[in-house]
Amino acid sequence: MLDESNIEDIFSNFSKYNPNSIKPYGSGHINKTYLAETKYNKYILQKVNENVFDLKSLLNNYEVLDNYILSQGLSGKYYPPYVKTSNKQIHHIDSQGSCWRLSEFLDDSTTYQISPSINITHDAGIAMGKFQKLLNGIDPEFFSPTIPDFHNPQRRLNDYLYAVEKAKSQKKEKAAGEISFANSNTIIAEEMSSIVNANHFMHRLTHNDTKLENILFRDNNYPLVIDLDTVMPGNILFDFGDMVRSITSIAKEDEKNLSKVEFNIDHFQALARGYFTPIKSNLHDDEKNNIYSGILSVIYVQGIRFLTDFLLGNIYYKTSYENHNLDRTKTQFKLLQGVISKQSEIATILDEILV
Ligand code: GN1
Ligand code: MG
Repeated sequence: MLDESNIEDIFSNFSKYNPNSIKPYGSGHINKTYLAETKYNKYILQKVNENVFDLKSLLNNYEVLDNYILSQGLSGKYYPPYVKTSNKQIHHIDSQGSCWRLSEFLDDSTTYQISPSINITHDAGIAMGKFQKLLNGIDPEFFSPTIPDFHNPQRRLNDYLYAVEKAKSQKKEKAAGEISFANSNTIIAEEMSSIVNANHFMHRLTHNDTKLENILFRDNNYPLVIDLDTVMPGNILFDFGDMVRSITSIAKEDEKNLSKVEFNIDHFQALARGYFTPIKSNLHDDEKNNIYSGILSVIYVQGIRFLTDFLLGNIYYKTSYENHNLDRTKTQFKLLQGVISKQSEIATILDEILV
């Protein structure tokens, strides 16, 4: 169901053709996404969730990145091109202050919730690794955080502890097992916070939302990266960690049958090879030495973010049923245990790839 009565007016800011249809599309958890079709073309229309992102930073970051891409003649090589407004802006702000953008829909493109093969996993790694290589050449000074402390593990832990304090007892009873697991593993977030504080990580621009679904695979062409809302200064360990989180479990993020959620070491190897090959010559020792802690932290933090949202009544992530965020929490914690059980194999693979 569309809940935007003026959506055709919105569309007209980007295109002179009337849309034949505009329908909800995709499975992102934060923004609203629509597929719009005119007589000639298909487009992705997105409404940015202004409760989540700092709009001023977001508008700035998109323009700076896109101007860089255009100035280098790289339009369409890393992400689908944006269709600009008549004022030549990527975003249109409507009369309610809401923020919209339009990009070309590529007919031969597919996204995956689960990696269908080792080859796709490897290609996903390469796509994100190449995107990171691009970002390595851009000065992060011109970008600002669209979500402050987005990947800060201590902040996420504090949010979770607050949610446990505030939650209704009925919610806490339902999540008793997950709360107990989260409470006995706070060390993961605490250690990662100390690592971040104690090291001099390279000051980089990173994607910050590198899940598999944010890669667009195409039939006979190289894959593209999408969802650039969190391209901002960050830490590469969280980007790689989020790829591991979303790819190596070979199960949906909300899979109810937990026996399907297993850390898969072959996919891990393919992913690590794909991701690090384009960028390994540019990695700092502080980055190379903390990859494993980064993986644990991203998966643990994603688990407690879902749990926090369950405890507070599903106010952040889109959900389809009451326990949706609790089911998502369970997959994260199951995957985390799988990763921990393969620590030494992970280390061997990373050593081989990073020499
Ligand atoms: C959200 O927007 P989407 O669906 O790509 C979230 C990520 C989480 C992810 C979990 C801004 O990403 O941080 O890792 O869900 N984005 C934001 O699937 O919170
Ligand atoms: Mg996103």
